[in-house]
Amino acid sequence: MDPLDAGTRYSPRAPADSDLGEHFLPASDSKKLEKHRKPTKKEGIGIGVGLLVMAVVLALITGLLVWHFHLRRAEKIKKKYNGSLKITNEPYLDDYEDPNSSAFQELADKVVLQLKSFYSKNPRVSKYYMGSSVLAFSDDLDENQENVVAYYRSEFEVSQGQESVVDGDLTIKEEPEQSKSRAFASPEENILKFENMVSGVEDSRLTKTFENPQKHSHHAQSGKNITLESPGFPDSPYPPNTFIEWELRADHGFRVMLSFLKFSLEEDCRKDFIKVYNSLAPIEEKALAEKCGSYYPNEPLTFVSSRNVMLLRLLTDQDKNFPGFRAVFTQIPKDLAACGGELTGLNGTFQTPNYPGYYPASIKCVWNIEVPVEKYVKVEFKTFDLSEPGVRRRECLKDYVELNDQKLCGSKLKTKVISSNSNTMRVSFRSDKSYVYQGFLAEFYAFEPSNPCPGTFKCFNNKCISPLLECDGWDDCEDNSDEKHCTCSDSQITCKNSLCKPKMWQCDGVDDCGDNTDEENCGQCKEEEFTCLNNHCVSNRKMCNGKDDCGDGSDELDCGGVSIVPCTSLTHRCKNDKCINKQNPECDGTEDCEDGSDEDNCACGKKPYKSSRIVGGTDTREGEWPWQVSLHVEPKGHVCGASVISNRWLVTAAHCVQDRDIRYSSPDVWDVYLGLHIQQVIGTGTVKRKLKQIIPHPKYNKETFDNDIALMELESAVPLNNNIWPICLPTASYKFPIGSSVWITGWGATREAGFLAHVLQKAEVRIINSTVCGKLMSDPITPQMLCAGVLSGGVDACQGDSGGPLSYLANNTRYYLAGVVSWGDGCAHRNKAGVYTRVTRFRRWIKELTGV
Ligand SMILES: *[C@@H]1O[C@H](CO)[C@@H](O)[C@H](O)[C@H]1NC(C)=O
Ligand SMILES: *[C@@H]1O[C@H](CO)[C@@H](O)[C@H](O)[C@H]1NC(C)=O
Ligand SMILES: *[C@@H]1O[C@H](CO)[C@@H](O)[C@H](O)[C@H]1NC(C)=O
Ligand SMILES: *[C@@H]1O[C@H](CO)[C@@H](O)[C@H](O)[C@H]1NC(C)=O
Ligand SMILES: *[C@@H]1O[C@H](CO)[C@@H](O)[C@H](O)[C@H]1NC(C)=O
Ligand SMILES: *[C@@H]1O[C@H](CO)[C@@H](O)[C@H](O)[C@H]1NC(C)=O
Ligand SMILES: [Ca+2]
Ligand SMILES: [Ca+2]
Ligand SMILES: [Ca+2]
Repeated sequence: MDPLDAGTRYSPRAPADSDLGEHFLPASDSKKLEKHRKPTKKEGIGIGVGLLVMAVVLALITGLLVWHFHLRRAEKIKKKYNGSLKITNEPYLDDYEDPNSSAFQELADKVVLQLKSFYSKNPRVSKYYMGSSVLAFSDDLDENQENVVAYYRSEFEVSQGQESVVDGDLTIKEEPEQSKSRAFASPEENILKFENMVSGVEDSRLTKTFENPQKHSHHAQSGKNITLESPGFPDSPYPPNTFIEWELRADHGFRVMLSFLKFSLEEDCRKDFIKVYNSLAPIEEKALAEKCGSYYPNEPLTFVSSRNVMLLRLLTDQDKNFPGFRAVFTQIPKDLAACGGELTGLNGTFQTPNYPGYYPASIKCVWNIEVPVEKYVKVEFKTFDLSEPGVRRRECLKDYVELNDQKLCGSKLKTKVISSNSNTMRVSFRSDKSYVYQGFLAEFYAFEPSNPCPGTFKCFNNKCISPLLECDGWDDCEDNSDEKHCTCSDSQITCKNSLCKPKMWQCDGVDDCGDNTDEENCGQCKEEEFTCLNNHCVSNRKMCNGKDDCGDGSDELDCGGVSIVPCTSLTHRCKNDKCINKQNPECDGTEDCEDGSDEDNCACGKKPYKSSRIVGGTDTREGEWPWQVSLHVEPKGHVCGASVISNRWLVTAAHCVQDRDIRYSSPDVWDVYLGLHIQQVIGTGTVKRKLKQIIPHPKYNKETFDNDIALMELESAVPLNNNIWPICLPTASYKFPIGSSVWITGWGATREAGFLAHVLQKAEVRIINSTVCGKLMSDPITPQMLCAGVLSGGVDACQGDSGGPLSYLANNTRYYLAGVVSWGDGCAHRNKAGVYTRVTRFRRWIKELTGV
């Protein structure tokens, strides 16, 4: 066990007033209090008069000063520009690494002198020039000639209104090759030759708050890791208003490799962030990444430099301080991150350099694939992430892969399989100077042109899939060719366009056929009518007219402004027992109730980590579903799932706690594992607890599984952390829209005999129309039940556990417990629905018994 594991000590969330155990307090609070300490009453009266007189005098003086400086002289604004340039007529010396060496000073003086003369040639900027300083030098091996790269900062004091002129003149993009040195070259021998000058204004986020960063310099050693940590890591959170730079250098001919092992910063990159540069100066053009939030442990973010330098910056604002990071860096030979080559044989894999770490900037790789003659080549991308925010996908102007004259970029590929019409294929990859990602992992196969998919189904795009997936309603080929020319089965809808879709997708508001066949005859209202939640139809004109025309009040919900209305089962009841007409107002960031109670207890339901990887598949990551619980009974082991709703209470299914061969209703038979990821592996984030009591719902019906819900109280409270965190409970009026997607998770023990997944599994499912579900299932669906069916293709493992959560992601921010896995096919088989206990029906019961 790692005693320095920060993940288990801090909860990266805003402090809340709930009873959620450990909280993370912003370190700035105490400071603020000190600053605003008020004098006591007596002191106050005594010095009050004196202060008044002083204030008048001060005001006069201040006024005079303001007049003097403000009106007599135009206001000047300090502006800083940073840049880099290459010096082509000086060899690189090792001493340049040390800013205190005389060699450094000498060259820096020369550069500053020359920059001064450069600016003096531009009359528009020269009058504002204050001076330059060289921050660092690095070497740059270029066609076997060793050059020096200088990183500098220039300061200007610009009159107000003139900033844009100066910005325009001082923002210099890299010079094109032809114009090399034109502006700087001089006949004099002694003068430095400059090339590739890049400069621009410094980020205002930084220059406003901070003057200069606190600096650390390190030089890498081969085969050795040097550790870098944010201040206080892991015992205390980083301090507020931190600005630190780590200069990382490697030997000549090596690259710097930086890996983050732990990473937990504030969620919002405008507040706290790290930035990695492929340079020693913080030049945006050489930025490799900007990161914030928390990343999964054991999935290090790894960056590789292009040359032998890298710069890491940490910036934090005044509040919400998080644990921070631990990173290691080392040096790797330059060619370790080389790529491309000749690929032969019948199959093989290839990937971007440094995969699954981030690829280096400014790299070009070419793979020439050659398979035996008379066979063709097929390339399949297993993962793909070359995304640049703000770049439109089709253009692929920055980083891209090119094959068959087709450019691919972004993070979502339409077709993952691309094939050739010959026995060779050329795949090239290039990255530009800034912002890098994980890249791709690809496989190539040789195939017989006459029989590309022996024994399997051949998609139009040459992908091969299991014959069982043909005509099952899911687009497994990714070009829909497995769903063409099908004869639909009894369990399917025959769409007018002749596609077949599972019947469970009928009348759920999602057009699955593509021509809306599955959404017709669903008792909808006419076009000019509004469909009430009780399925009545009222004229559109009667919506939001202040009168309940539907009979259930649904025509008066969500009418723009929030107002207090008579309480119905559809309205949200505030703590003060007044009801409002906004649907799902809880924890949406706006105080909608008069008493603000809709925004109380909102620490729940957030996943702690971000992923640096594009993931598919059904395995989860540690900490991905921190409310998932594994309930064990000796000697069987895992038998049911449950969900954490507070540091003391769990929700599970009533049928899990009925006496059978074992006295499941007795608290002592159970062992509760919280924060568990892999069965049989007790991780550092795992906590085992016994139970104090079990409360099955008094109206649980063994025959119909109606009211299949139970509460469990832990013997003692658990500390909440990144691996153990409560899911939000929906209020009674919360709407989970039919057709929306939800997640089921579990180890799948109870359903399929003999099958037990070791790693927690997940599957995306979709809420099914209950009327439709009732027709599909052999047993009745009561109002206390909710149906859902597998959404994504390719899922056929058993993911759900009885008692486990059905998690709904609201507005992309937090998860709500929509259901408890009850009966039907919780195993998430295609074409089969699972039935869940509808948690909204039990909100009041849960509150009464647990206080949550
Ligand atoms: C350079 O010198 C200053 C003071 O002379 C010292 O504080 C600093 O640590 C030195 N820097 C290095 C990299 O040696
Ligand atoms: C100068 O540094 C800031 C970061 O401090 C960066 O945002 C800005 O883009 C840099 N200038 C250039 C030309 O890259
Ligand atoms: C350095 O750290 C990386 C990342 O955790 C690790 O993979 C590597 O084995 C370490 N190398 C040494 C020599 O400790
Ligand atoms: C790749 O080729 C080898 C023989 O070269 C074969 O044994 C293996 O099954 C092939 N793998 C795939 C996934 O086709
Ligand atoms: C559910 O389906 C039935 C028809 O089977 C339809 O009348 C009803 O409107 C649907 N419910 C919703 C909310 O779409
Ligand atoms: C969803 O979240 C965004 C911010 O992430 C917020 O602006 C918006 O109002 C939210 N919408 C709802 C319906 O809660
Ligand atoms: Ca299919
Ligand atoms: Ca549908
Ligand atoms: Ca609200």
